Amino acid sequence: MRLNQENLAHLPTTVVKPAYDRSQVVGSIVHLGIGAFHRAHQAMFTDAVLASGDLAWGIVGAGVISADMKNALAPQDFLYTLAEMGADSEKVKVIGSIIDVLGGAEDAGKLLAKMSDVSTRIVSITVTEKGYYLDPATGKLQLQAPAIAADLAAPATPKTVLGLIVQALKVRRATGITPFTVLSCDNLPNNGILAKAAVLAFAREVDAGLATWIEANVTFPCTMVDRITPATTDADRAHVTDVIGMDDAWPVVTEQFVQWVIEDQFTMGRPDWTIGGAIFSDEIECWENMKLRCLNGSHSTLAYLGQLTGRETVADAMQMPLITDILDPLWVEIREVLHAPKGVNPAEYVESLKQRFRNPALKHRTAQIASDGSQKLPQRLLAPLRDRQAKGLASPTIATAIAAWMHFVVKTAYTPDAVLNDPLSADILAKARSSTEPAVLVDQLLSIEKIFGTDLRVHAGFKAELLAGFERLARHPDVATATHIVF
Ligand code: CS2
Repeated sequence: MRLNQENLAHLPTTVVKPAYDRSQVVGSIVHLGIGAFHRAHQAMFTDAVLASGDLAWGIVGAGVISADMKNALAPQDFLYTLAEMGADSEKVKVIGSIIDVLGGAEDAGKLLAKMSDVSTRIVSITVTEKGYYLDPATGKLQLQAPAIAADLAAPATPKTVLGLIVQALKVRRATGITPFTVLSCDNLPNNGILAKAAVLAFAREVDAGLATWIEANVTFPCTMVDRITPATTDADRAHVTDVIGMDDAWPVVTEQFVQWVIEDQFTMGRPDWTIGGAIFSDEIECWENMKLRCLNGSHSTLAYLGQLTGRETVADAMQMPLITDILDPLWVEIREVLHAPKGVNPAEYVESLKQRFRNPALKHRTAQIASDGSQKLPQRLLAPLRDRQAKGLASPTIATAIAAWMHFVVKTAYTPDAVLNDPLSADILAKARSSTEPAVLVDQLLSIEKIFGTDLRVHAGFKAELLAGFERLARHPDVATATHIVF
């Protein structure tokens, strides 16, 4: 039996399911990047709004790169299972807020038509850091990136998120339709401001007048999004089938914790996501920095150290004293330059992170988090580092975390058949192979401007900390670095 609208009646009573009339739900939110994270987060908050009786806010999802999600969810009327795993309890829901999914290049025309239509009031995005095509160090749009260049050459048939948004806004402007809100839900600091910068930079290349109109009329609220959601595995699929008594081609397994803080600036209204527990706030920057630095900064550190010590999951990595002995002082360094949101105690926040990372029910692979380091290091670790440097503070542990990334990329460079998942992999691997001498190697990697800018490589104090961290890790008996490096 397959999960679908008709079979909802056969679900066990322990499984929460949509009780609202899905045929009456209006598709007013278009979501670009319909992966596990969106389905564990925004789609669930929206499901709570629909369950409260406000049916004006359904989601039309789109896989920007592929049609995989459409193919998985269409046969099940776009329903899917959300399994929320605690250390010793599990809550299972079927989510009904996604009412259609468009997929990849084959539906690009349909997607553009939907985004241009007056029924669309919000376009939300989770396309990860690299989906914005911004230079990680400077925030400048990468006009030379092949996908961006292709969209600029044919702006009426866009394939990228930026191209789609700009073209849809162009049509709306031409036909007198109020522009939608662009709602970034990616892990970037000031994600709304960055999304706006990327959209405007792209629009300027297409039509300067359009760019000015977007600047004046479109809102890009910033948001802080948080829910640890590993990629779905076959074991997750089998587990969900057991629990719900029917097949679900693409369930989502996530943690029980969830947080969403949003700036309240919408052009055509918005759902009352507070019904699902979201918070509207004008302190987003503090929320985002706390989350990006304390959670994501330590997550990346755990991931690289886990990869170097053969720990496959975050929960396993949290069992290693070597790793927790680095995380504790890392959090101290981060917190010393943190502006926490009003009413939030950062020490308690960090304690709760430890519990979340230790959750044994979540098989969050360190390899997954270790991907795209070039896009993640700047906001997660280099930002608190620079804040400390501005105050004249040393940062030996942040430096060790960056050294862990360096060892990880060097090790990948020397492991036969290993692939470095990173948009800057060619650059990084070339530097990683450029020397076998620690000081030269560290210098070479630090010279990648797109990640480290130009300030860090001339900071003598930081370079000494980085080299010390690099050597310390290589000498530790539990850490397996590339054997080619000569100490
Ligand atoms: C992780 C995040 O993969 C990663 O880089 O650090 O996806 C993390 O799980 C989420 O931001 C948690 O909200």
